[in-house]
Amino acid sequence: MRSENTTPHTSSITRAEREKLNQHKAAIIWITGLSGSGKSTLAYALEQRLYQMGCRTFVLDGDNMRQGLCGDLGFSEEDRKENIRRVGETAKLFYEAGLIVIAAFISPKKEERDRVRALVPAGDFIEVYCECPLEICEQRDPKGLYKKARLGKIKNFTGLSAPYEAPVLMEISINSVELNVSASVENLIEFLFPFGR
Ligand code: ADX
Repeated sequence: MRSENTTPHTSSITRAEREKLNQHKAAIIWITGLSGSGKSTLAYALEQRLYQMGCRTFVLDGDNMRQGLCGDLGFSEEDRKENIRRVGETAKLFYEAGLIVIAAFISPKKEERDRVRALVPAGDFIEVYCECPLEICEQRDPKGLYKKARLGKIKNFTGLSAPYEAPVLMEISINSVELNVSASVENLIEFLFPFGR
């Protein structure tokens, strides 16, 4: 998708040069999972760990993006598709800037996740499934949204009245019931830097 009569410009600084300056590769770490599965907690804990390691990072989070850039969107299938399109393009910009982007979105459809994956070279999109059974997410209910949804006060609620397509072939799966936050972060760090930084 692009506007008519437009010509893209290219920076004289390449992503490879930015990566060299940062001393690490750029990547998009895409965390998908149900509401309440622990995506945001994992995203910010991972960012903190990467920051301590001297990496340049930025977190894009569903609830945050919906305060501004995506604030006009709701939770219909069409709006979620547009949400993921916008945040995918945003993630790509930060990625091109040389950062390790950590994106935490329910992103319930495989098709939309795959569309973001296709924006960057193979290997640079790392899909992380933040795995947690619906019943546990509902028990946790950190924002009280499951309760509201059960009372019929929220429509199209993921897992209850809207679908969630769990990833099958993702790069890494983190079970947020079995692993605490720091163990989850260490698993991700091992995946990202198998030979250390
Ligand atoms: S996505 O489906 O478009 O990827 P996104 O990650 O941006 O969703 O936003 C999800 C957050 O919006 C949830 O964590 C929750 O706080 C809030 N929310 C509000 N309404 C809904 C709903 N109907 N379904 C899921 N999450 C909702």
